[in-house]
Amino acid sequence: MNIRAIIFDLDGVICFTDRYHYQAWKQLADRLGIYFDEKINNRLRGVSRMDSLNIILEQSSKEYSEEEKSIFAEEKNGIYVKLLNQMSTSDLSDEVRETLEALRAAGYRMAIGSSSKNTKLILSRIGLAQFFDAISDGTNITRSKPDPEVFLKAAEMLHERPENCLVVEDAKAGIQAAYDGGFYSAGLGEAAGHGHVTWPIKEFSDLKRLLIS
Ligand code: B16
Ligand code: MG
Repeated sequence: MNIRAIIFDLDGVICFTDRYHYQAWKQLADRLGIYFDEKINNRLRGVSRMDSLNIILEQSSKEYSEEEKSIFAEEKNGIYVKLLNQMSTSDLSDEVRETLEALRAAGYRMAIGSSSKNTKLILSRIGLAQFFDAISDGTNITRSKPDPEVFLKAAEMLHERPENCLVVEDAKAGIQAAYDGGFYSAGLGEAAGHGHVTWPIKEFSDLKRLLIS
């Protein structure tokens, strides 16, 4: 095994924007009179904005046109971006910052592999705008996780092969994407329970134990 680079998922791994996604989707669902709870929200991890909306609309008896759906997705994103704009460097935990710094000092190259089109905004809010060697996100992919595209693009940007990269994920869809792309993976939370995860981990800082000898 020769891991030279690490590709991090963003939401649920580097920072906890999942609660802002929940608040924004909940506001939209309430306005439309559609049932939505934390359990449904869990199914949205790593899933693109439009695919997330389609999951939420499964609870509705109404059929919506593609035009209506893009208006709803825009509305949710407007609420979400307002919440993101309240984030600051204090939303980056000491654990994540120290672990990233230790991995960098150990010589690993690092990238982001996120489905979010708001990746750059989030990274700049939490003070990591300049930290990563590459950013592959919702703005450069055509297929969302569990498709491996976002990680394959990140590896390409780093000039590394998948078998030399570790993907760190919190979503089962992300572990599936890593597996299908030929990457090693470390899974946090529900991702730790995926049948194809290489290393289930409990905390982000476990990466030091795994990768630094
Ligand atoms: P946006 P990740 C994902 O981020 C989120 O987990 C998912 O809930 C969200 O729908 C998706 O990004 C798209 O986000 O609406 O900002 O483009 O986990 O892949 O970093
Ligand atoms: Mg995630």
